[in-house]
Amino acid sequence: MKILFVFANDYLSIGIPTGIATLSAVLKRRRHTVDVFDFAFVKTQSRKQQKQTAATSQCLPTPYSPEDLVAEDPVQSIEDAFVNKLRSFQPDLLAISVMTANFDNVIRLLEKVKPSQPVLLGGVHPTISPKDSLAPEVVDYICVGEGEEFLLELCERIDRGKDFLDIRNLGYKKGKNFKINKPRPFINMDELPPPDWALFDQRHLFRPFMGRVYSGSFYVMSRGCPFECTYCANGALRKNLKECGRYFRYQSPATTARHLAALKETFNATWFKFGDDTITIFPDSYLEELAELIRPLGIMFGCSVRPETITKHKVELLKSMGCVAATVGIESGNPRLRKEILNRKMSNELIEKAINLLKDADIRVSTFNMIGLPEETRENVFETIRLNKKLGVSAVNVYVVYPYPGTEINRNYQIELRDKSGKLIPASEAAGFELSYMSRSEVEALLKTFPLYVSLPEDRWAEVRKAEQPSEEGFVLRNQLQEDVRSLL
Ligand code: B12
Repeated sequence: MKILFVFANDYLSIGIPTGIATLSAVLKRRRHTVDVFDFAFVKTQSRKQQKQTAATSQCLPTPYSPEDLVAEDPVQSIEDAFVNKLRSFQPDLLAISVMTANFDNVIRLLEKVKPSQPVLLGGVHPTISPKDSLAPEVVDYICVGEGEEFLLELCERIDRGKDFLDIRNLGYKKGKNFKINKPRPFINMDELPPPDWALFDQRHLFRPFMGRVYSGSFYVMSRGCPFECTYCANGALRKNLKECGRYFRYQSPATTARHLAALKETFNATWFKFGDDTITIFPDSYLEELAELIRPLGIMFGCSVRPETITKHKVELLKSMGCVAATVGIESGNPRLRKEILNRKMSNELIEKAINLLKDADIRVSTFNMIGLPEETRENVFETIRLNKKLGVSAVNVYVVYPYPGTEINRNYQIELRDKSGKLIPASEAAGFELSYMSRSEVEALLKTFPLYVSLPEDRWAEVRKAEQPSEEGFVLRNQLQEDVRSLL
């Protein structure tokens, strides 16, 4: 049968989602016909109209940028592009992957276009918020949990004209109620084919690194995470999938090596971003075997690591198999907030030691940081800024904490994620939850200037302070300071 996946990510958000790519590979192996409607390359505004935002990235400029890749693309609305895709592909089923962040965009599109095909949602949001996902009239079915075996069974039953309402992982509407079927056990990841990158626009393979452009994308070899950070969706995923087996699961190094070799061969991919939550969580023996197997491929990769799982031996192994960049979760520079509010029990000294091990191996280090935490003050944000500064990291990623459904932060602070009109509050407005001791405008100002504080010497912080203002003057100042940061690179 013909399945149209929908991936509602942001315009020019580059990178192939492993979930859809894996599901597509599994469906094609059974001779189903698959296509994707992907928001990433639907140019809804000309370059001139695009909202100007002060750049805060600390990356070296590349010979060409994502904007250059789409320079010749026609400007069109998402609705028109979707209708055209429905007309040309004529799918039997719409299979839509949703995170909380893009759920409302998907629903809005479906409400406008009113497709005649059955609508099935899967991914993180339906798994952690099944009822919220089934509630809109335009949604017919959801998949709670892994999609591989579920989709194969669903498509086969539909093809044979059989009833499918009893299949595991399915959720559907039953009168005024919702029925969520029992989930199926987790799949054996070693039986998976390589992700189907051919399904996607090949501009998704644009991988800039240190001023050069490589070819590659995301790759994931594990699912789940054994830790319990209070802001992370993993806690809710683990709870809702507790009957499926051990939550943190992973494939063998041989499977990873086979897939990476195939992606290199077919797509000339030499730069991968491991999407695994923490690559250094694997035992030494696993990483040793992985290193043996992928070293001959001569690839480069970036990954995410958790400070307390980093050892000298693991760093050496990562380096030997091609690791050139690692992102470390600092989240907060204040140890009490980190421990009591985020449930990350590690000291600043440990973080420092871990980052130094990576830097000593010449691995480019960036960090994940959050602001707007419950009980956080402006001073606490500066502790995070100072810690990043002291560590001399190459780049910082900073987000305002968003109390995703099912997370401990959401439960502890009893947060309603939908406003009075029923609209899901977007992550860009997370400062509005006012969880911290700072005002919304202060959190928003710090979000915009955090990378500038980290990159510029303290004797220029008075200028950065001025650039915090939400006015046009603040915007111009931020851009000027950003230029100064670039000249320091
Ligand atoms: C790699 C990654 C990214 C990558 C790639 C995203 C992608 N879509 O692949 C990037 C960097 C782009 C990214 C961005 C963001 N991410 Co992210 N990301 C991840 C991460 C670490 C791994 C995802 C992955 O590849 N998993 C492996 C695949 C195989 O699993 P999967 O995608 O869940 O798919 C399976 C099932 O869900 C299901 N399924 C999925 N889609 C469908 C569709 C159908 C029809 C069916 C039947 C089944 C189905 O079947 C798949 C195979 O079994 C997860 C952590 C996690 N535990 O999931 C966070 C995670 C998904 N991200 C998260 C967040 C918050 C974000 C951002 C909002 C961060 C930010 N502040 O900008 C953005 C949003 C981007 C956007 N607008 O879409 C949260 C989502 C929370 C939530 N409630 O939605 C997670 C869970 C992290 C967390 N720990 O909380 N992310």
